Amino acid sequence: MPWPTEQDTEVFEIIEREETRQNTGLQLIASENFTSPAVMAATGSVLTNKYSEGYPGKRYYGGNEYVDESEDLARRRVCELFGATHANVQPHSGANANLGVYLALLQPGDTVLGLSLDHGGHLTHGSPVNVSGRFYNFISYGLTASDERMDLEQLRDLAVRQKPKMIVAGATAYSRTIDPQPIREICDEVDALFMFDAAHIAGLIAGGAHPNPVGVADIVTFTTHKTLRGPRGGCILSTEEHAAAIDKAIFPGLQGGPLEHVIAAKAVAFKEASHPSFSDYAAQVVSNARALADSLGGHGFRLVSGGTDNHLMLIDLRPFNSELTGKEAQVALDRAGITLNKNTIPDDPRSPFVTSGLRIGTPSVTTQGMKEQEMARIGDLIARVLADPTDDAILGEARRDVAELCGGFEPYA
Ligand code: DSN
Repeated sequence: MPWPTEQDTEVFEIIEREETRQNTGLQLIASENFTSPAVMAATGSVLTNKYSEGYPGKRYYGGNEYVDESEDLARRRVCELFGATHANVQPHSGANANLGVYLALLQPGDTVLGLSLDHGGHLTHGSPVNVSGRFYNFISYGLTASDERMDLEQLRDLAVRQKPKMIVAGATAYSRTIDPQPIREICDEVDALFMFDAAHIAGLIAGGAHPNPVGVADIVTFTTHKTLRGPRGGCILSTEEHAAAIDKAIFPGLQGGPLEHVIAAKAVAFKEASHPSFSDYAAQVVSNARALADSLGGHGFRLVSGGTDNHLMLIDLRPFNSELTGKEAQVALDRAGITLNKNTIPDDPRSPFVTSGLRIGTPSVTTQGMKEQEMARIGDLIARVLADPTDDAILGEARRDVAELCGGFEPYA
């Protein structure tokens, strides 16, 4: 073989160090998870070598008989998992899935309603720095000031006044159930398309821990690597009515050759998510989030909206320490082996680079097998670090306690 026989130690040592970081620290980023060895094996397979522009049975290059089988399997499995009639499993990411839907069903300049970024929405829901906000006339709806839940009254008022072509639901930093039914009713009233971005909660939906928007929304997009626990990538489910337009928008409209190794890994993840044990996993993710939220609330942190129904919580740091920013908290916790992200809270007076909040999620620690009692320990650790975020001795001691806690739950032992 023409390739070098000596191992590329430079790269593989970096990967080894990352594996150690994942094994020995607490991964609390709400959009991350640990994939199974089978998902990683498919991602690292010979399918990475194949070009297969087009769709099963209609490819531009030869040699796609096995790729066709694999992509068909992925499409079939995801349709069964969510009760959908059509799936496009080719989006390289959630952002591409969303953009593909816009390209398929909107014209530049069309009006769309989406949850504002600083109330928990996503960049691709109309942020002015994203292509969605530059090509389409996105108008933001938000949360109520009183209980920090989705403001359906405001959404309806905006919809009646603005007559949008589409309403986008879904969030990246919202800890409450999003019931698709009232949004469907608003869409019907103003004759708008309904797209539900289920990126964060796809695994909860698959496991029965969140209402399923499939069959209610016209289009459901999601990423496969968050609560769903698959490889990094995106997926679009739609009714037959929109299938051809969406397929055409993803290829040739937006992407070239699909990542067939990732699509095979998506198929593996869809099967894993259809296993009865995945429902237990989804329920435990939610119970763990509640337990962690209770623990943090007990330590004097304010939970945005007062708690959580899903896999994440948003913490307002100000009642705990009005001077402490999300940025400082993230850095101190990272030094203690607790990985999470700073996050704006609704109407945050600080910039998105500084923030007054933290977003914390339980998908990864739940995959590791941690339960409510470990969540209480994690809450104590976070509070201990943030009580004195610049004290090296406290950070060092917390780092040792984190490693000891993780020692019993290594994802890749
Ligand atoms: N980066 C993702 C998240 O953390 O929620 C959204 O794309």
